[in-house]
Amino acid sequence: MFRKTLGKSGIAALAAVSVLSIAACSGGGGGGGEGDLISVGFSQLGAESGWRTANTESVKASLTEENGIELTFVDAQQKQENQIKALRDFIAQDVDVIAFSPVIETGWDEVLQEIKDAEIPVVLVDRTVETTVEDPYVTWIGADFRLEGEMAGKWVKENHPDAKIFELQGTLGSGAQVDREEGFDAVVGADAIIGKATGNFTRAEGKTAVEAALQAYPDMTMIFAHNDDMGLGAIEAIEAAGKVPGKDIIIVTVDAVRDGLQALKDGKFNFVVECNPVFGDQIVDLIKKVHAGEEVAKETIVVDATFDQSITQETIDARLY
Ligand code: GYE
Repeated sequence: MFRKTLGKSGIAALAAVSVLSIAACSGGGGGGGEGDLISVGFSQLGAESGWRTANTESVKASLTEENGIELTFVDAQQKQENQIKALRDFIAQDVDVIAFSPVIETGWDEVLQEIKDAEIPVVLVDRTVETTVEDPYVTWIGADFRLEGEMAGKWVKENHPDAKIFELQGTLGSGAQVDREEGFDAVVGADAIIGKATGNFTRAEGKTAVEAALQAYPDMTMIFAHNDDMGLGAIEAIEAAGKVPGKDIIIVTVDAVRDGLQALKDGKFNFVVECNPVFGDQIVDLIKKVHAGEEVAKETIVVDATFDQSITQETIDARLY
């Protein structure tokens, strides 16, 4: 059974490796005529959040003909069956490389085997898979979600050790949900968490989940939202209930998109862990190497920072996403 297996020290080492490889590989595309284009099928999982929109923009800005790529981009609208269909279409098209960001971790065995049988290399982007297929992808690039959860948990433990936390989960079964939750819960301890529900990484569903949670858990003092969008939905629900976000209910989120950081600066969020979606150039670099049969690292970790309310307006305005 193939599983995500990185230990913490492995992650730290790989992060260092990936930083080096970014610096070393920025030359990119250009060379060659039309005939040299690498055809790439990219299955994006959806457009559910500010993070996803920024990630899609970065992918489209980087996977261009000038950079040597002929891109077929398909948005699955957060539905696994749409992604599986897109992947099968890419096999039928006989693309050179398949890149995809799996909406959840499981359920890919059959289609990954079909891709393997067709001998098309896979570059896994952002989220992870769990599959029985051996060597299901050549390389994966994304963030260390578990570490993000741990960083959020650490801040909570240091600053609000008695918090009664409602955890607003991302899409259930997605790598981002599973690992952020594992990391966070391990640091704050199960007793600190009074309830959990999913908001599917969207603002609307985050708002609905928090409306229900305010009723169900009247003693809640904190929300840990697995992304900014759900945290922004939480702000709406909290204000509608006559409470003050950031004061009556502390809010901790992940992503650090501009709207999230603005909420932090405005005092409505209290702590934000970054998850950087802008890594299209690194994806191009990996695709080229994979296509050329060059050796690549099995994993490339996109490194994240954290922000608290001391953030300046200049930092927010300079933000790319
Ligand atoms: O945090 C969230 C998005 O997989 C890292 O998906 C990504 C997550 C991101 O919907 O906003």
